[in-house]
Amino acid sequence: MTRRVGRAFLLNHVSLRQLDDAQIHLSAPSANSSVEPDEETPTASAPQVVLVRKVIHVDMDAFYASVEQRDNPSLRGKPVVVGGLPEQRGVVATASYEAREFGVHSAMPSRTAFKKCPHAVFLRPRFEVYRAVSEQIREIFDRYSELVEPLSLDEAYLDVTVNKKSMPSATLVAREIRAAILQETGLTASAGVSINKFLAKTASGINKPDGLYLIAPDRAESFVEALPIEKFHGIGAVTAEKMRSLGIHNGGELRSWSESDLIKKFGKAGSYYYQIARARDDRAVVSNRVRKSVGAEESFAEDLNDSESMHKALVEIAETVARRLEKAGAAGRTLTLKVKYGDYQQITRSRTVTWSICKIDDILNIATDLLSVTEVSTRSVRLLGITLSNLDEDDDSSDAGGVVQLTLDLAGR
Ligand code: DCP
Ligand code: MG
Repeated sequence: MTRRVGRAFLLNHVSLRQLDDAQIHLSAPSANSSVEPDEETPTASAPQVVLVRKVIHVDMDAFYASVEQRDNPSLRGKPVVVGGLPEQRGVVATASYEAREFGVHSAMPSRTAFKKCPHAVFLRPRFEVYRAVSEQIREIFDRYSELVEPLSLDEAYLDVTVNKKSMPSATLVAREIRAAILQETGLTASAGVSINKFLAKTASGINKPDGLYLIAPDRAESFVEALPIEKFHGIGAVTAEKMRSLGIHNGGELRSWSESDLIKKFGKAGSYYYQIARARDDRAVVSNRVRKSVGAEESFAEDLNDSESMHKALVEIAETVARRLEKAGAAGRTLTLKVKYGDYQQITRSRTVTWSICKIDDILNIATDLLSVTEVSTRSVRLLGITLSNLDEDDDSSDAGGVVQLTLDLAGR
């Protein structure tokens, strides 16, 4: 009998029942460890247990723009920019790879994008369609692992150490997933395969678009050593610039810094940089099915006394909630309004509906309705909040019981 221990991976043929958690080494093997990607380590007389996770990061290519090109063949091969329209002072949500060649990218003002690429087709996003595709790809991920951690509509981490198909090769799982996504949605995804989240995420960007990249355990450290600092996931443009000014241009140079010096220069993030410079990342892939609610609230510098300012605040909060729901690919059936009066007394009012709420208008309508049954017409308000619960994505995972794979084949050869 074996039992599941997180999604860690046993290299040696050892019954897990014999082990304390304390005996389980969770970090990635170092470059000089004897772990090889394809090696099935023979059972030693005194079993040494090394656990290696197999993590895949999947990320759709130019997601919104690709969906638009899929649904309108005349847009294929052309620069497409999805987001706010240039004449409406909007920003770019994403651009097709054809538009990226002109320097257009996410978060850029659409007007700037228009200047860079005037012949691009500018489109408003169609969130319902993207959400539907997102559900499709998550359903595909769920076929392979119980441990799927979506990061946004178009990307997710999967821990496939123990996977539902009992496939020993994580690379093969990634290949199958990419093929299923293409076949079932008509869209391409890129995937990264490695031993932890940081490496898998970094890997998925390497052969983008429509690419697959493996960082095998024995190559992890040398890969990071040569990696330019701006390519590190988790190191943004500003930090990268600061690092370069300190003479840190790649992983090797980052590695030469002590943890305490990194903390001195970069605060708490310094510890993370210290770890990733060594190709280490012990964060587990956490299924977001445990998420119970999505909400937002706002405390006001000065108490609100009139219905107009309360409505304005409610609109802002509803927008934030709608955006967070969008990001999480979630919708909820129960809306709860929180009101804190000027004297700090706090109340909540909830309504549950039979359909799923995710749109700003619905959130605002119900929240406004609930606000009208409070005492805000006679009392001042210092905080308002809106929460959606009873989420669509609430836990429905089933645990089929654990079987621990006993061969390690990240490369799938
Ligand atoms: N998005 C957005 N605003 C941003 C970034 C992204 O609205 N600032 C949306 C549009 C993207 C989607 O999220 O299509 C996914 O984001 P990604 O960062 O994965 O970007 P893409 O999928 O568009 O391109 P890539 O091929 O680089 O992954
Ligand atoms: Mg993407």
